[in-house]
Amino acid sequence: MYSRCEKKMKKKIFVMMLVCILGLSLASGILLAGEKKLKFAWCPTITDPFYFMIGRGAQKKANELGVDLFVSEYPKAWAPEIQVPILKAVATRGDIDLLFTGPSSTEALIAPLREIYAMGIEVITVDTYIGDGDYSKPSDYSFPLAYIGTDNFLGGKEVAEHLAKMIGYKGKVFVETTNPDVSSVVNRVKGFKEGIKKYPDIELVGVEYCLDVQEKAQSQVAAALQANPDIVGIFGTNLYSAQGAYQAVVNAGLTGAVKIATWDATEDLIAALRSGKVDLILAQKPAEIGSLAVEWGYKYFHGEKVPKKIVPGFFFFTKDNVDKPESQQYIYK
Ligand code: T6T
Repeated sequence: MYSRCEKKMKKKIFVMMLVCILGLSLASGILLAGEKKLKFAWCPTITDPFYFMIGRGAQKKANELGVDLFVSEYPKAWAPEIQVPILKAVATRGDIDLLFTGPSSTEALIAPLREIYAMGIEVITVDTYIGDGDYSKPSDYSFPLAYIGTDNFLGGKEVAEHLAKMIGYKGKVFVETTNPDVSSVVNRVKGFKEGIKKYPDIELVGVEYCLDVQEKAQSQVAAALQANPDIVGIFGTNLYSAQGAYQAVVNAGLTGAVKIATWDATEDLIAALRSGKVDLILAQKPAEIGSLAVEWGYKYFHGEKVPKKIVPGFFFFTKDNVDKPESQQYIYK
C-alpha cells in the first residue's frame, strides 16, 4: 500500500511529466511552423513521355521529403520563345525556392535563367545544360546548382558500337536528330560519330534536324532513303526522331533491311522493337533524374554541398531482353 504522501508524490511526478511532454511538443510545433515548407518548381521543356517521367520521379521524392512541387505548363513545341515566358511566369509567382528545367538551347536560355537566379531562385538544369555544361568553373552560366542528366556522349558512342555490329561493320548510315543547339542530342550525335570512327567501312551519309517534330523526322528520313537507297543503318537520337525514322523505313518497305537504333523507351518504340521495326533502344532514367533534382535541391537547403554534375546511367533494350521482368522498369509509362 502506498502512503498518502507517496501517492501525492507520484501524482506530482506524473503532472510534471505531462507538462514536459506538452511543453516539448509545443516547442517543436512552433519550430515546425517557423520552418517554411520548401517549394520547388518543375518546368518541363516539351510535352513528351520523357518529361512526364521526370515529373513523376520528382513528385515521388517531393512527397517523401515534404517538399511542395509546382509543375508548370508543358510547352507544346521545343522552342526557347515558348519555354522562356513559362519560366518567367513561374519565377514571378514569388513563392518558388528552386526551379528545375531542361534548357531548350545551350545559349538562348543563359540570360533568362540567370535573371531567374538573380530573383533569388536556385536553378538546377536537368537533361540539358546551358553553355558547355561545366558549372564548376566560374562563367556567366555557372550559377545553376547542378546539371543532372544522362551521359549523352557515352550513350551515342555505345549506340554506334551496337549499330556497327548489327550492320556487319560496313555500309552507309544516317542520323536523324532534333536541334543543333541542344546539349543532349548534340552530344548523342558527337558520341555516335566518335563511335563509328574506328570502322573505316562505315560511312555517315547525313545528319538531319527535325526540330523535335515527328512528321518532319519521317519526311527527312524518307528523303534520305531516296537519295541513298543503300543506307543500312539509322540512328534516331530522341523519341520523335526515332519514331519518325522507323515509320519512314516501314513506309519504304525496308523493315529489317535497314537497322534502326533509337533513344528513349516510349511504349511506341517498345512495341516497335517487339515487332521488329526497330532494333535497339537506349532508355534513359528520367524518373531518377527528377527524383535526384528534388533530393539535391532539398539537401542544398539543408546545408549540403551539391555535386555540379550528377549522371544517372542508361539501359539498352534489345529484342532479347525487352520482355524480361527486370527490363520493364525502364519503359517510360
Ligand atoms: O530524349 C529526350 C531528352 O533527353 C532530349 O533532350 C529531348 O528529347 C527527349 O525529351 C525525348 O523526346
